[in-house]
Amino acid sequence: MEDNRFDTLASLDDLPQDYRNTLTEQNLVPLWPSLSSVMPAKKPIPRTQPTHWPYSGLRPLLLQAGELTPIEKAERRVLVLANPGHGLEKMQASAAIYLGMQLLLPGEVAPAHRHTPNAIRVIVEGEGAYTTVDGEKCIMRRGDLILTPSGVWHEHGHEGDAPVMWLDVLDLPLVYYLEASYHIDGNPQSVLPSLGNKNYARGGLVPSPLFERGDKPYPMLHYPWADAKAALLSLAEGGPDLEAVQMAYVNPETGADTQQILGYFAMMLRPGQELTLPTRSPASVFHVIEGHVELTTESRSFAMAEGDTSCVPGFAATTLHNSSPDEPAFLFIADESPLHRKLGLYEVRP
Ligand code: GTQ
Repeated sequence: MEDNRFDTLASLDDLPQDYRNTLTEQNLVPLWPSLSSVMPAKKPIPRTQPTHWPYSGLRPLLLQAGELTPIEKAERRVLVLANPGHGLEKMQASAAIYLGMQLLLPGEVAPAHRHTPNAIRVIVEGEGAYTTVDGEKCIMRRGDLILTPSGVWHEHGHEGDAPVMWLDVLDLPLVYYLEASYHIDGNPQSVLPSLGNKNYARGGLVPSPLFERGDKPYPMLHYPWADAKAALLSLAEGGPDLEAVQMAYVNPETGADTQQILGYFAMMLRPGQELTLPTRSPASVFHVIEGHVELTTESRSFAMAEGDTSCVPGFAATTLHNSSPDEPAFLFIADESPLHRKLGLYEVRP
């Protein structure tokens, strides 16, 4: 049997022009010339290219956007981290992932809205800003993860005195592709006296008043970095033989992924550690919270500093290296694994 029969199929040029014109007039297309591009042999040919967005390049341009465009004229003042493999105008990091770096200046407000795409933010720089999600005022601190799930009201404000920047991760490309993306404008939310993540601050314990359990789909909205870092450090300490020191951000009521489409993780690389990741079908995003990480994938290598973000397509062999001999490095990771698992497409290659 041939290794790849699709490669030997007839091309469009093998068909007479008048035949092709008649097909076009009737909105018809021959499959065989395109079969090997829509179903390539053995693994996908991703549009997603390994891409690195250094914070040192992005930061001054985002601050410049703060001078050029008042918040009232921006609604959300964001520079989109666009993957050239998809075409920059598509505003995609990967097939399903959108990344944006957002700036809020002291005193500014990004008004309330809700939308069908799910969003999260990871705080990169600055103090004193907050996001109010579903009435819960989440004070942003560096490295914190804050969820703004599909359909949930959210607005941002800033009570500090220096610019605040954070990374937005949305499943916008997928929701847009599904023709399901829209937003609704809202009024400022009243802040509720909610205990929020404090209800779930201790692993293994969830609120259970009168023997009932909560049924909110998004019971925890704010995952402080201080807790994630402490959890990673204790995992590393308790498991010196553990190959990968990694935590998944989960819904504390169910243990499932925090959101339906994208998954979120925190990882620690020990001093000097080199870690080869499993080769998996979903695309992934890596963002350095602390330290330096060298990311190597498909013969590309990115020296990543704090605040840097990079993206790797699915099925790419990827290695992470913390070159510091004495400091751990910490990463935030977003991927498309919940989506792939739900669709029965999730694969790990040996
Ligand atoms: O902060 O609500 O990067 O609605 C893109 C769309 C951020 C937000 C983005 C959004 C937001």
